[in-house]
Amino acid sequence: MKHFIVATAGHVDHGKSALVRALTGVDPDRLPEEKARGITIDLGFAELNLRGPDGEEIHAGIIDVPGHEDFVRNMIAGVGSIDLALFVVAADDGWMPQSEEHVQILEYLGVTRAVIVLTKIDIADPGNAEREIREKLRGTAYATAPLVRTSLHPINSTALSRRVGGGGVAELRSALASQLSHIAPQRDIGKPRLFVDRAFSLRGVGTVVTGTLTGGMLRVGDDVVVQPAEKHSRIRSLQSHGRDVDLAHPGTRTAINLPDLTPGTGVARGDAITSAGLAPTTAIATLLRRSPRLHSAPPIKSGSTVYFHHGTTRIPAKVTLLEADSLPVATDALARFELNKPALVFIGDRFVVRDASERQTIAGGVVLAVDCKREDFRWASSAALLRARAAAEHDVDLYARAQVAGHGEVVSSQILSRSRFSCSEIAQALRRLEERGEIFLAGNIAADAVVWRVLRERAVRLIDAAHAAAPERVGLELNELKSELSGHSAELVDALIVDLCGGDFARTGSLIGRRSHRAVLPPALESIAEDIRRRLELNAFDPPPRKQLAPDGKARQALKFLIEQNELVEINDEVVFSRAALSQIKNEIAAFISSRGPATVSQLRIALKTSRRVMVPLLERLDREGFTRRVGDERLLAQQITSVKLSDASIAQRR
Ligand SMILES: Nc1nc2c(ncn2[C@@H]2O[C@H](COP(=O)(O)OP(=O)(O)O)[C@@H](O)[C@H]2O)c(=O)[nH]1
Ligand SMILES: [Mg+2]
Repeated sequence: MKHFIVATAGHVDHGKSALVRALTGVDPDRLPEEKARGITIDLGFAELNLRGPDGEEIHAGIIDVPGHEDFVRNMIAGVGSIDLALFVVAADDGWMPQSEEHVQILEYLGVTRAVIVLTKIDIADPGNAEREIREKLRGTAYATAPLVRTSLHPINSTALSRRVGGGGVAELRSALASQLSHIAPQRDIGKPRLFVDRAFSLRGVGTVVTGTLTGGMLRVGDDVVVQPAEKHSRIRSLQSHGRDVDLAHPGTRTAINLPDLTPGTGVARGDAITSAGLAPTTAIATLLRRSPRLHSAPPIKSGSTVYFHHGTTRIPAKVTLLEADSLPVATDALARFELNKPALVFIGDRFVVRDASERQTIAGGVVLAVDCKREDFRWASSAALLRARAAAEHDVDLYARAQVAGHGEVVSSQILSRSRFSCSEIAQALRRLEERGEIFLAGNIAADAVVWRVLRERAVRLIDAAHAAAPERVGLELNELKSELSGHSAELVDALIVDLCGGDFARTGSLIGRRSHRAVLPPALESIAEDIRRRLELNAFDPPPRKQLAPDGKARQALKFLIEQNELVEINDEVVFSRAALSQIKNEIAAFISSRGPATVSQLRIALKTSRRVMVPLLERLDREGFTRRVGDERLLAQQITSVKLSDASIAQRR
C-alpha cells in the first residue's frame, strides 16, 4: 500500500471541511469552538482509502486546514510535508484573498501536485468561477491540475443537477486516486523528523504527540530527541491513523507515545521529534523568493524582522540580504536568517515568510546552508557557492563540494548531515569528488584539494627550512611540524605525514626529513665533536655528565649530531655512551655475571670501575632491553635465566 499526505487549501467557508467529511465520513472540525463558530481554527485530520487506476491500494492521510485569514499560521503548519493539495474554491465566491495566499504558500513550500475542487455549484453557475480559477493558476505548478465540480447540497435547478451527477464526490475520489498513483512515496533517507502538530495527554497512556513523519522510520523502543530543547525520550508505542504499529513509515500521519514528557512544557506544537545527532540551528542561508503575484507589496528590507515558518513552527527572525539592501516582489536573493530560537532545519527544506504583524505572506524559499555564520555569509565566494547550490538543488556532488570548499576541511560524517540527501548518497558523492581530485579524504576528514596542496607545500617548506638551519640534523622534529600546522585537524596532519613518508621524506625517530638529505656537521662544529669523542674515549665506562660534555649551544648541537648519527647512545638525560663503549661494557657485565653469578649495582660498579651515577641508569636500560633482569637487589642475565630453567627441567627429567 502506498501512503500519502493530502491537505486542503482555500478561502474560509468554501467547503473544505464539508468536503473532507463527505470523502471520509469524519468531521475534521474537532474543537468545541470550531463546532460553535462553524469554522475551522486549527488543523483537522482524517484518512482516505482509495484504489488507483491499476487497482493498487492508496492510503491518504488528510489534513484539513483553516481558511480564515486569522489562522494562516495554522494553515502553513498543516501543509509543510504534503504530497498533494486539495485546493478548494466555491463557485459563488470565486477567487478570494486566502485562495490567493494559500496558492502562494503552496508554491513557496514546493508542493507541485494539486486537485482543484470547485464547490457549491448548486448555488452558482460554475462556468465563470472555473474560468477565473484557470486564469489565476496560469503559470503555476497547478495550471493543468484536474478540476472537479462538487455540490454537497440538494440541487434545485435541474440543469445544474445534470451537470453534477452524484455531487461530484466520486469524481473527486477518482481524480485523487489517479493523481496519487503517479507520485513516488516519500523518501526514506534515514533521518526521521516529525514536526509536532498536537501534543496532549491521554489517561492511562501519558503524553502523545502527532505529526507527519518524514525522512525516515520510527520504531517502538527507539530513543528519540525532542528539538530544539534537546529532550531525550523513548517511544513506548506508535500509531498510524489510529492503529497500533511497530514501525512508522515516512509520509504517514503518526502518533507517538512519549510517556516521560509533559505536554506543553516538555513537548508542544512546533517541536521536532528526531533521532540523536541532528542538531537544530539558529542561522541559515537561503534563497529567498518573492512571488510575482504579490504585485504592489513593499520590498523586504535587509535587517528587518519577519516571521519564519518552517515545519509546524513559526519563529521571529532577522533577515539579512547578501547582495542588496531590499528585495522587491518578483525577485529572489540570497538571504541569511537569524532565528530567535533554534529550529531543526535541513538543507533543502522549504519555508514561508510572513510580515512582522502577521497579516501577510511576503516570501518563501529554500534552505541552502545551516549554521551559517555572519562572517562566512559576507564573503563573495560564499555568494557564488550558495548561488550554485540554489541552481542545482538535487546535485549532491555540488552540495558536498561546496561544504568542503567553504570550510577547507570538514569531519566527513558532518557533511550534509542535515540535508535531504541520504548518508549513502553523500558517501558516494565524497568518493566521486576524491576520484576527480577535488577533495582529499583522510580518515574521518574531508579536505579541499587546494587546502591539502597548500598544507603539503607548507610542510615541505618547513622541513627544508629545518634542513637549511641545521644541516647536521636528520630533519625537523615531528612535534614542531605538528604545532606549526595546529590550525588543521590532527587527523589531517597525520595523514599528511604518512603521505610525505610515502614519497621523498622519511621518519627517523622523532624527526622527519628528506630521504636525500645527508646530515653533515658544519666545519665549525667538527673540532667540538672531535673533543667530545676524545673525552668519551678517555673515560669510556664512566663518561662525564652531559652538562660537562656539552656546556654550550654549539657543543650541544655537535652532541645531538653524534647521537642522531648513532655514534653516541643516550642512556638518559644525564648519561651518554659511545656506541663502542656501550657494547664493550655489555660484554663485560655478561662475563662478570656468567662467572660470578648474580651481581648488585655496587659489585658491578666496582668491577667495571664506574660510578653509581652511570651504573644505575645503564642497568635500568639493559633491563628494559631484556639484556639483564633484576631480582631483588641483584642482576641476572636474561638469557642465563632461561638456560638455568632448562637445566632444572632436564635434571627433573633425569630423576
Ligand atoms: N450550498 C452548498 N453549501 C455548501 C457546500 N459545501 C459546503 N457548504 C456549506 O459551506 C459552509 C462552509 O463549509 P465548510 O466546509 O465549513 O467551509 P471551510 O471553511 O472551507 O472548511 C457550510 O455551511 C457548509 O454547509 C455545497 O456544496 N453547497
Ligand atoms: Mg474548514
